[in-house]
Amino acid sequence: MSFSSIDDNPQSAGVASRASPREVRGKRTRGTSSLVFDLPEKLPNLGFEDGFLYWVCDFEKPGTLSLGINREGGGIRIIGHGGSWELRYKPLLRASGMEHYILEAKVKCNFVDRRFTFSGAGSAFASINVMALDEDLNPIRVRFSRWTFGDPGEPFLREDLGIWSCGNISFCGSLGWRHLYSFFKPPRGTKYLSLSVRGGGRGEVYIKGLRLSRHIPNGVSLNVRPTPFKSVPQALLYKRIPLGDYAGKFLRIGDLNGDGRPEFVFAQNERIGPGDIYKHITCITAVDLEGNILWQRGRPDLRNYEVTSDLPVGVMDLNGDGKDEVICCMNFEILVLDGITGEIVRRKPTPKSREGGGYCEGPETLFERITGDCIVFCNLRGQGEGKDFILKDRYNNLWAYTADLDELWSYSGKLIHSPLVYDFDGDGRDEVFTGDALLDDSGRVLWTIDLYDHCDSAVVYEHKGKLILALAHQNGGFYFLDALRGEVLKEHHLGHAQVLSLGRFDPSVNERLICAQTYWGGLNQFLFDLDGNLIHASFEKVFGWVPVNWIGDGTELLASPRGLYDCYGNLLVEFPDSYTRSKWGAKVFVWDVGNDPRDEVLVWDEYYLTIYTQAERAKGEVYRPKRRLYNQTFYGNGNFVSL
Ligand SMILES: [Ca+2]
Ligand SMILES: [Ca+2]
Ligand SMILES: [Ca+2]
Ligand SMILES: [Ca+2]
Repeated sequence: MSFSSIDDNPQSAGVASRASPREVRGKRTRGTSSLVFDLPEKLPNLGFEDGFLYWVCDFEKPGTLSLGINREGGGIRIIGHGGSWELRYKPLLRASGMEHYILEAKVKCNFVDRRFTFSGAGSAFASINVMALDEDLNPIRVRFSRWTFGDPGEPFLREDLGIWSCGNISFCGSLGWRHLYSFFKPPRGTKYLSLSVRGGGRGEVYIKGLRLSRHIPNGVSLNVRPTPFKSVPQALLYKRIPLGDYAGKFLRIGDLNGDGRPEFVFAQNERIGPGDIYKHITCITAVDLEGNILWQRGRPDLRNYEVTSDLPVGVMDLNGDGKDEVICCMNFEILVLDGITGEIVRRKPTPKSREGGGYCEGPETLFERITGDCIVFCNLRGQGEGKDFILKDRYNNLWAYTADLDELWSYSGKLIHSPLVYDFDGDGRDEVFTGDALLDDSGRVLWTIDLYDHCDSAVVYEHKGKLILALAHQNGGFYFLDALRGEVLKEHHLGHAQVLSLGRFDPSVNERLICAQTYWGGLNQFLFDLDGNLIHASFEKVFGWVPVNWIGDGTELLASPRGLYDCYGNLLVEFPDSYTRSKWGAKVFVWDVGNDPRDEVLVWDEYYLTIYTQAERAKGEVYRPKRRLYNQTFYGNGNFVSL
């Protein structure tokens, strides 16, 4: 079918109106054709039924790619020998930001290696991509003039979230035939959608039945719904502590002096190498509830407030005397500090740097020893919670230690930001989910999994006699796994999956739900039931994400710096005087600071730490979620989860 034959016969199904092809004719941006269609179902040969008709291929290096027809199974086969490639679908689809789409395909792949880098160099993967184009055929960026929503579950706020990318379906590793889908709403300003299939690395990929439709998945409700909550306590400002030049976006909380009240440990940092993987702690400061500095190590400097990842600091009672110690990495040493004085109790050099898989930003070997990323307390030896801990670099390696700083074992893989620790097999010792593997308490690999990009957040829960592990993979999607076997049960490709929070968020539903959010390339908020079904979607906004035991009856709200939301985006509690003038955006944690056992909400920036509590006392027995809040970090990762 040529362009002219389409234009000559405008009544044929799926054909664009006459005016628009003329509008876009000649604008061959990105090599797209000037073919424009109105109905997604009628895009010719989108599903490769007629081989490569309407598709055009680009590749990085000649001789590294072979494209063929899959005569037996239908569709196409792509064999890669290294280097990246792209198959572009020539026609465009006329679209608008008011519509909802499902993109689906049947895929099979078998990649020889499992490399992944953010730059794409050497990465082994395939990705079915949807691009939203404006009227000039330029890709639409996701921009906000002002950030007015909740905490996005990244440690930073950006008003430019990059090119919209919420419709992509990306995969890697080895998969048998699988039906994959994405569900999306194009961003405002969308005039056309363009489609492509991209990939790289050594291996083969089969694709057939690629299909786009204007559709909402069965059982999914949309946008803001009326709140299911009847009465919710309003908030009082409990305390506002002015912070000094020591303030840091990185905070950990614990009872340093054993008086039953929490103290705060702020860490500042500075970058000492390229990218986002080399940063070290420059100052660490312990502050009490009145804002008094208990102790300080290093040089305070408010310019070192901002941080774009976790820092290696943990607060835990390591010796069982009722007072918490602080573990941190400074100047390439692991330090255990006395909680009251900040004096060094124990010290040891940090682990020697090693390449691991060289994932994400590449090998983290610029310095001889690691600066350290996140510290997660766990119980590996059956000696109690927090008697062991995991220390990691940013993306490639982690080490297990005892509280005495004896190394137990280590692991190299493609890491989650904050490892998920939980006793998966019920033997009284924690397993460690590393982002791409489940490790036994001894460090033995129980299973591995290869999903696109890296894991940002994970939660584990029991449901119908099964242990389920839910994952949010950056640019990969949301996955639900059989936690003991590592097999994917359900997957949803919904954009840059960032956050998963588990709680009883809807009092009218008799089970917990999972609130999920995306970040780069589009802010969207989703709800899943515990079977892993998508049940609600809210596009172009996220609300709070930190579960708060605010009411005390077992239901929970989601915290943001502005107030508390229900899972459908209704602001139910607005914080009094919530004004923050932070240059970098305020952060939110929860902690039972005082009053009854319900959570208080902590919001802090470079100027103040503000604590909000309930205006009304709890009646009757107060619900207490089982959470390891001592592991509360930027990325949540199961540490916010009721188990
Ligand atoms: Ca205390
Ligand atoms: Ca202690
Ligand atoms: Ca175990
Ligand atoms: Ca409380």
